[in-house]
Amino acid sequence: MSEPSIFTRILDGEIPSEIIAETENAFAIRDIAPRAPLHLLVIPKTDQYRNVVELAAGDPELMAELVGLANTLAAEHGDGDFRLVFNTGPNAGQTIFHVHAHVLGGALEEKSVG
Ligand code: DGP
Repeated sequence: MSEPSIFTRILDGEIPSEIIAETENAFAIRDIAPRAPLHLLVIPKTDQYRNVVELAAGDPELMAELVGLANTLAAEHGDGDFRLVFNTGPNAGQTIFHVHAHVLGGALEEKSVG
């Protein structure tokens, strides 16, 4: 058995972090180091998917649930517009290998990617 991820430990209440929303299979917290006026993390409760590629292949409905929760929260906490980022792999900045979506909103400095 591998160690529980930081996000599992937050969900279990072992690491303090306010859970700002919860659905049947997912939950959301504020990023500890926000890089946008609105910076939330939307996370599946299961830790069985390491990244978005595994999640999309293994459980597309759960992937859709994450997108829906991101959309709801962007409207509740911001103006409804948002950027959804899944860092995938260490060279892309992924540090926690329990898939999670960064929900970025507000006055973003870069208007587009690429
Ligand atoms: P990533 O680099 O894509 O794996 O994103 C991990 C994010 O998780 C990073 O932006 C910082 C955030 N983070 C790490 N530890 C904690 C924590 O204990 N609490 C909260 N709220 N966020 C955390």
